[in-house]
Amino acid sequence: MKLYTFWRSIATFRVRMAMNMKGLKPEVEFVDLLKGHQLSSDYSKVNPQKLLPSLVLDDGGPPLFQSMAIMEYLEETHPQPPLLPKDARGRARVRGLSQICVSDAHPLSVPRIRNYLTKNLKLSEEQMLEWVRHWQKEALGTLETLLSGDKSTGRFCHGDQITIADICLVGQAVGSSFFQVDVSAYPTVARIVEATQKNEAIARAHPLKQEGAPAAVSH
Ligand SMILES: N[C@@H](CCC(=O)N[C@@H](CS)C(=O)NCC(=O)O)C(=O)O
Repeated sequence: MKLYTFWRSIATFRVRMAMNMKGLKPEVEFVDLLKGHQLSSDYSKVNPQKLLPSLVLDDGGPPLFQSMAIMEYLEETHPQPPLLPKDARGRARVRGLSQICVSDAHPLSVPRIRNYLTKNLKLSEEQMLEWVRHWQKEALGTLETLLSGDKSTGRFCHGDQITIADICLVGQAVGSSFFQVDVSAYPTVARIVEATQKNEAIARAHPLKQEGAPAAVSH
């Protein structure tokens, strides 16, 4: 398998965590998002949406796209350790928590949106950051309410096993921290993120541990 990746990509971080959990070691190819290499004609042939991640399978067919779809594919083809609960209600909860991060919060902070706000709509850097932080805090607040108010929450988002919801929550928290959003203001979220990051496979996938990453990120 070949994963198109970049240290800063939170969506790719999610896939990296899932692959590490399942003991999969893909070949990697770097696409520098900060230099706009996702927009190159070469990469748009791999992923017409011009986004990371993309995962090329060993069967040589068209690459997989969208981190949730890729994680679900990995879960179906490499079921151990399971990253989804066995029961339908549990799976719906895990997917719901995941989608708050993946579908609602994260898309509002990605380079193409930030660039559109500053370049096309002429927002200042500060206004753009205010936008990103607002939506990250909205998501974190909702996640805090859902996690703290449900007895299905355990050591992790759903019981005591790491699921795709924890992967998405860690991505959400790390992404928010890149914009100086204080995740400790959401105590259940912060507790679960800390517990999940104690897992070696999760910790190894951290953006700042990837090739080309800086020591810290200001936004
Ligand atoms: N919903 C997509 C999001 C993909 C996405 O937005 N990826 C970002 C990096 S995390 C990207 O490639 N952005 C490039 C850009 O916005 O130009 C997924 O979960 O895979």
